[in-house]
Amino acid sequence: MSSFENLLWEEKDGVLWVSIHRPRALNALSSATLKELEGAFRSFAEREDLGAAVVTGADTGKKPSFAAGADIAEMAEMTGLALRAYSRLGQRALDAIATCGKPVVAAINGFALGGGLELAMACHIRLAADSARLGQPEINLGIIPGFGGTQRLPRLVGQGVALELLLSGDNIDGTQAHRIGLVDRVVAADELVEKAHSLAARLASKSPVARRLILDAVLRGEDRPLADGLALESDLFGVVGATEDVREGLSAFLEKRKPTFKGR
Ligand code: CO8
Repeated sequence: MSSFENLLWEEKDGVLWVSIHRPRALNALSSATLKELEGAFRSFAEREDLGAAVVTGADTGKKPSFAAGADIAEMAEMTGLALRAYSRLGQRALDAIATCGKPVVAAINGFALGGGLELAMACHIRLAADSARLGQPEINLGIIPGFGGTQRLPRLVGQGVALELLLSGDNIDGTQAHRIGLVDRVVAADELVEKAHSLAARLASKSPVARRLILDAVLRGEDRPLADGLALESDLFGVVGATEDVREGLSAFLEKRKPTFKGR
């Protein structure tokens, strides 16, 4: 996979690393980058040998940046309907990450602003460097978030905290982001790659079927009433119960050996 202009694709230990690579614009998400992201995660979803992914920002040669937002220069050339299409493209690309059926870890190494924070929020687990800068500064540009920020941020941190970030446009650091539940772990900047990789590699080694169904239950259950979510969980339990892996997992425990899961 080397056909991307705006992404780096690296595979190691069953983990895919996707790095946003637009050094001149602090890894801002141009529409070409979003199309590549969508394609990358559709390919990742089909690769049985890759069990988890990490999304991060490539070295910019300047300040560290996960992604400094949507591409402001590109947006400035657009009119109403083109901006709507840009917003839909971003949502589609981020949805390809959220629904890829395998865990995706965001390794937030620097600026995660606007569309960059929205990208991080579409990932399933977020690790941030303590020095990272996170925020939704759209209001300072006279616009609103368009890649899911008005929807995912309140779901993650609650309405009041989300509204303060959205309406002030203020940035916070990784430690503050951890305190409000916007990131799941905060680490020293020089440990981020190692911590993100070891977490992703551990998740990649687990049962592919159970992994997919847990993601499915949590993501599809999130917006349902509890009773519907519980019914969904039981239905998915029925699905996992019909697989070869359930026999392997239970037998391996009883035989005191490590299970070998086949993903079927
Ligand atoms: N888009 C395009 N270029 C950018 C962006 C961006 N988001 N961010 C930085 N750059 C460019 C700068 O223009 C600059 O280019 P050049 O060297 O050619 O002048 C280069 O990257 C370096 O940036 P700075 O010189 O500004 O670097 P600083 O270290 O001084 O500042 C900041 C770093 C604080 C990150 C600053 O660059 C900044 O504020 N960037 C913009 C952050 C922002 O507002 N992001 C939100 C964008 S809007 C958005 O994401 C909406 C998403 C939904 C859109 C829906 C579609 C309609």
